[in-house]
Amino acid sequence: MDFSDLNDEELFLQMQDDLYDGLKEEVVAETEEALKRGFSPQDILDKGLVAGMDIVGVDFRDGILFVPEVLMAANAMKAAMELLRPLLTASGAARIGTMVIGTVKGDIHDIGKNLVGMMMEGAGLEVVDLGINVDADKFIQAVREHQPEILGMSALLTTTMPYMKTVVDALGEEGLRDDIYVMVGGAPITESFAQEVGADAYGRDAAVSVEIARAYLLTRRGAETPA
Ligand code: B1M
Repeated sequence: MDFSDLNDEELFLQMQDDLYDGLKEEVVAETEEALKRGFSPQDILDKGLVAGMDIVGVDFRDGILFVPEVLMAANAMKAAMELLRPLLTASGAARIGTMVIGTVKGDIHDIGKNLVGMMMEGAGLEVVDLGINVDADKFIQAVREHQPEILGMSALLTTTMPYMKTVVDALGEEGLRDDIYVMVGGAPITESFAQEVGADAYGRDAAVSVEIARAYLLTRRGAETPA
């Protein structure tokens, strides 16, 4: 595929179009081309992949696109994200903490959760990804096993977001709540919802979530350092 005729703006528009059409090979090739032109992974996500997926979301909502087409778009996006993964997860920094993350029970959306996981790794966190459709028992088991400082939950559906409270309550019942920082995120989640379910923080997007996690870990480390 030759993109030499396209200027940068046209390249990103083409990437959005091809993502919309679920053209995996094309989206991967355009991502490679954007990397070759020196764009950062964050630029490629913002201007191409996430921007394209936003359009898919609108047309899905309006009944113009259906599940099979959205699935193809999601697969194209995931393939491109695999190219970005080594760049997003590369971290020169020493490990600053551990995070367990998963998409809550009943929900199979994982693109945003994967992105958050990759960027957390890039920021120096060890990330234990429990995948999708994760129930409270599995979260609790992972917290016991990995003893993370942070637990992250993702939900993309208004029907699954209340499950975050089930998990927070289960942590409390198991005596694990006090020592863990619970972060929640996903398209329908808001700051006030995060407070309602008893989470410690709401991550609007992956970059903001990383900032919040780093700030928390630094404060926690400071608090743990003997005077
Ligand atoms: Co779904 N879907 N979907 N879908 N889907 C939405 C969420 C929807 C808003 C579309 C729409 O109507 N406009 C709608 C939900 C409506 C609602 O609940 N009010 C919807 C629906 C209805 C459904 C089904 C019910 C459709 C059906 O079967 N009839 C079904 C449900 C399946 C299930 O989960 N049980 C379904 C299925 C699917 C696909 C399988 C086809 C596919 C998912 C593929 C996959 O993930 N592997 C899919 C997709 C792709 C979407 C949209 C189009 C895109 C989601 C996405 O990947 N965005 C979505 C529309 C939308 O969200 N506008 C939609 C890109 C991603 C980078 O963004 O996930 O928001 P996002 O993540 C961001 C932030 O939210 C945040 O950071 C990320 C990066 O910046 N973040 C976190 C996310 N998680 C975080 C966790 C954190 C912190 C931050 O923890 C610390």
